[in-house]
Amino acid sequence: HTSSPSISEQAMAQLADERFLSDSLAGLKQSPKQLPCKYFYDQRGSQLFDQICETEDYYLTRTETAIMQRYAGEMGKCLGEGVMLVEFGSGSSIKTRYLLDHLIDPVAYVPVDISREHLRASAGQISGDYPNIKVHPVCADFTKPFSLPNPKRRPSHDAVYFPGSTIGNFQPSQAKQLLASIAHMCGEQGGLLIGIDLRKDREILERAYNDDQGITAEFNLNLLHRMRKELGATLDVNAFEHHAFYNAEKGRIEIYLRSQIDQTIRLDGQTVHVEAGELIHTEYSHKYTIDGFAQMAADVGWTLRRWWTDENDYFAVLHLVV
Ligand code: AVI
Repeated sequence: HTSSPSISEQAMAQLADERFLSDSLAGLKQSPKQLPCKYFYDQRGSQLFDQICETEDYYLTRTETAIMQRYAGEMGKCLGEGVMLVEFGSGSSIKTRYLLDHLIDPVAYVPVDISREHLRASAGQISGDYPNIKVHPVCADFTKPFSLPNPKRRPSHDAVYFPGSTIGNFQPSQAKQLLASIAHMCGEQGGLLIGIDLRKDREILERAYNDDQGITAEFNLNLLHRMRKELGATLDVNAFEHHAFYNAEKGRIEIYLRSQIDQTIRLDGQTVHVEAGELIHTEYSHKYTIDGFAQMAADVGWTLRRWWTDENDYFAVLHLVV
């Protein structure tokens, strides 16, 4: 049985702040400028993301949810008996419920998320609603090594559930690395159930990242609000606008913050100049084909066993094994 290291929550929060600061400074000094999308998800950002998921324009969530609702029984059987299910980027764990309803004698459910408050709240709700499943939340950045809990009852194997097409927010080389580390983490009998957004018409894709209520714009701009509030940055947030388009050649949505004026950002005693019209890159959202994704996963040891899609082939959930 492992216990967590005795580092206070306050010290953890301070470390997280320092990383946010150093990553932001480093990103703004690059050319072109960039800010990492993982910092979207403070409490406000997580709430905005949940709102995006409910918009008509953002088809991803309801499409994936419908796939889960329809096929969770088959997925539960594929994952097998006595599994420890580890969810990457669990957020509000809404889709997970369909899966939890169909797991066969699971040993534990381990939601992993970077947003501490959000994780605590949703893990609490899950354990209330599923008294027979042991819930062990882990607050971690899943792109960095972290240790899994050691439940008293030994799982027959570990499986990672990675829904939401979050893998799409990584560059293919990083995505591959992440898939490799998941394979390593799960070990021999390991399984992976992963949601990916499929390539489709530009119009549908671009609408999903430019919703007409402007929530995606607010979500993107929240990164700058966070820099002001948490890092004491000086900048004119209102002069920035959301900019998102589909790069068909690369098969990805590209998201930027565009400054409409010349301005100087002050951060930690340093200054960064932003020209009028200049873009700060904040996120990529890669769209895959099932074959393309299976190939990338196969390169790092995964075999595609089964997949499920919706009737429009907008989204897919893939089951892979080591
Ligand atoms: C979390 N991730 C899968 C979302 C996406 O679609 O790439 C993040 C997002 N960015 C803008 N809207 C949603």
